[in-house]
Amino acid sequence: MKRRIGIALAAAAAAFGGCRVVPVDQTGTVGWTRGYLVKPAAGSPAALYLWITNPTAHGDTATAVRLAAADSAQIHRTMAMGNGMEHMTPVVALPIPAHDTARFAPGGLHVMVFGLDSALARGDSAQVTVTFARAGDVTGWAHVITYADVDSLLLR
Ligand SMILES: [Cu+2]
Repeated sequence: MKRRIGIALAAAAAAFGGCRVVPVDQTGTVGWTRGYLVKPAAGSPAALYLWITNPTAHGDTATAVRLAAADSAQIHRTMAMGNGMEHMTPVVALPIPAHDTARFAPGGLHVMVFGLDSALARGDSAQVTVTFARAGDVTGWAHVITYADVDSLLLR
């Protein structure tokens, strides 16, 4: 796969008269392919679920998340305690290996969002910035959904 991209780029460069060949690891950047922000009940933290992808040839690490419309946010992991109870722990550094995807989902990785602007409504987009050790700050968007949407959108 990697090799095929390299060949395709070389061919494209030749076709355009000796354009610079882009290294394979710059054909994609770290980011997320889907993002859902679940609007909370009044007074509760919100939950944000991202599918963070790393199409580059280098491992990276997500170290922080922030939202334009919230006071603070923190990556958490939910862990089953074995007695039917669940426990959340903060994740200060989340490794995203090369060519891999971290799929946040209910019952697992999520971003806990504190002080979310209550004016955000279902269907809105919320601006999200994830800080990576290697790629730096990456800013994108998450769709605002409600608990009623979780089954159809997140638990498929
Ligand atoms: Cu949490």
